Amino acid sequence: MEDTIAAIGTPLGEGGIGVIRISGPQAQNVLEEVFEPGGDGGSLTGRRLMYGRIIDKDHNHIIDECMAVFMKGPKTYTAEDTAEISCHGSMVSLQNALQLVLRKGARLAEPGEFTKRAFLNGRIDLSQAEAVIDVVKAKTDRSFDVAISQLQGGLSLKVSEIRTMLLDLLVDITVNIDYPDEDIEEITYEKMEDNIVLISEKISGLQETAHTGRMLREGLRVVITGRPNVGKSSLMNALLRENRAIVTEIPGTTRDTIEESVSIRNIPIHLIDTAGIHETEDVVEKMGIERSKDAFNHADYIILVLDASEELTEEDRMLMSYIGGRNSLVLMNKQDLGMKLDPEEIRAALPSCRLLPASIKNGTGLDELEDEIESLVYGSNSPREDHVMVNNVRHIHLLEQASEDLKRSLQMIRRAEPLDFIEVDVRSAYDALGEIIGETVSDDILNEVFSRFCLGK
Ligand SMILES: Nc1nc2c(ncn2[C@@H]2O[C@H](COP(=O)(O)OP(=O)(O)OP(=O)(O)O)[C@@H](O)[C@H]2O)c(=O)[nH]1
Ligand SMILES: [Mg+2]
Repeated sequence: MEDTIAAIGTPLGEGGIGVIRISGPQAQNVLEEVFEPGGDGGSLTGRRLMYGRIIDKDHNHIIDECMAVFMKGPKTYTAEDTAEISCHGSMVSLQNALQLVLRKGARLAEPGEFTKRAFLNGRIDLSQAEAVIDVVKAKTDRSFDVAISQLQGGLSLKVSEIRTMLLDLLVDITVNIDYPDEDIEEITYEKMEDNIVLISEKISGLQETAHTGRMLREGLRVVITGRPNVGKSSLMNALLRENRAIVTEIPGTTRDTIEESVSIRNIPIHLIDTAGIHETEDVVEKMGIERSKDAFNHADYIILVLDASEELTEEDRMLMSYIGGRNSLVLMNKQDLGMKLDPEEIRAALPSCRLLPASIKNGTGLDELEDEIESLVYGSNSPREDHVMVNNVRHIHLLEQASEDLKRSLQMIRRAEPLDFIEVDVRSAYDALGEIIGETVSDDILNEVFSRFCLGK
C-alpha cells in the first residue's frame, strides 16, 4: 500500500462527467502535477472542490476542464489520501487524463483495489467490502436494500455478536484447562451445552436467510418451455410487459432462445423464452431446439406452458418427464378456449408441481404465477422486512462450517469428553465466523474476493 493507485471510477462511455480517482501517499503530489486551478486560484487542501484544468505541463497541452478535490486521509473511502478529478464524461478526456496521472507517479489500480485498501486499512470489514460490489450490481430495490444493510455492517454486527458469545465460552474452557486447580468457577458440561445450543440457534437464524438472500442477489433463471404454439412467447411478453418476442399463430415462430432481465415483485429474474420443443427436420429449428434443451438444463425454475384447449400430446408428456422433480410450474394456458386437459394426468406425472390455469390472452393467471415465484424465493415466510440476510456463497459456506463444528462439540460435551477436545471445535467455529468479517482470512481468499470487483471501485 506504499503505491499510489489511480483508475477511472465511472463507466466507460459517454456521460455528463467522468471521474478519476487517485489514492495513496502521493495523491496530493500527483494531483498538483496535473491540475491547474482556474479563476482566482486557491489551494487544493480543505476538501473543497475546485474548478480548473488538467494540463500536461511537459507539453503545455490542455487535456480538459475539470473539477478536482483533494481529501486528506483517514476520513476517505480508502482511509488514505485521496484525490478525485471530475472531467467531461468523454473517453478521450478520461483516458488522456488517466495516462497523465499514471505518468506523474500513480499506478493503475487493480479491480477492487480501492475497496481492498478500505478493508486493509480497517475502515470496513470484509463482509462490508463484499457488500460494495453487491450495491453496485443490485438489480432490484430489494436486493439493493439487503446490500446496503450489509455495507452498513448489519451482517457484521450479527456475526460479531455470535463471536463474542463463542469467545466468552472459549475463555471459560481455556481457563479451566490451564488452571484446573485454581479457585475459579468450574465450567460444567451443562453450561457449555446450553451455551452452544443458544449459539447454534443464532447461526441457524442466519442460515435460514441464505436461500432468499442468494436469490435476491444472484437472481433466478426462469425458463419458459413447452411445445410449439402454446403461448410461451406470449407469456414472456406479458411478464416483461412489452412486446419483446414475436407472437404468431404459426407453430415454430420462436427459433432461437430470447433472454431478458426483469424485476418481478422486486426479485431479479432472468427470463428465457425458448423455441417450442418437437420433432422436426428443419435445420434452423433443430438448432433452436437444442438451445431450448440447454436452457432447460440450466434453469433455476421451469415454467411448462400447455395448451388447455387441447388434450395432452406426446410432446407434452415427454417434457413433463424431462422436468421430473425440478423446481417447476405448469401453466395451463388458453383457458378462454375451454379446458380439455386432464389435471389428474399432469399431477400424476409431476406430483410436486403447482398447476395454474391461465389465459394470457385475457390476462388471467399471471398474478398467481408471480405469487408462485415470490413464494419460491421467500419460502413460507412473507417477504421479510429484515434486511440482514446472508447472500454470499462464501458466507454461507463458513456458517455451515461453524455450525458443523458446534454440532461436533455438542456431541463431545454430551459424552463428557475432555475439555481440550471440545475447545478445538469451538475455536474452529470462532475462526470460521471470523473469516466472514475478515478477521482470520488468507491472502488467497482476499485476492479471490476482490478480483470480482469492477475497475475503479
Ligand atoms: N386464445 C388464446 N390464444 C392465445 C393465448 N396465449 C397465446 N395465444 C395465441 O397462441 C398463438 C401462439 O402464441 P405464441 O406465444 O407465439 O406461442 P409460442 O409457444 O411462443 O410458440 P412457438 O414460438 O411457435 O413455440 C398466438 O396466436 C397467440 O396469440 C391465450 O391465452 N388464449
Ligand atoms: Mg414463441
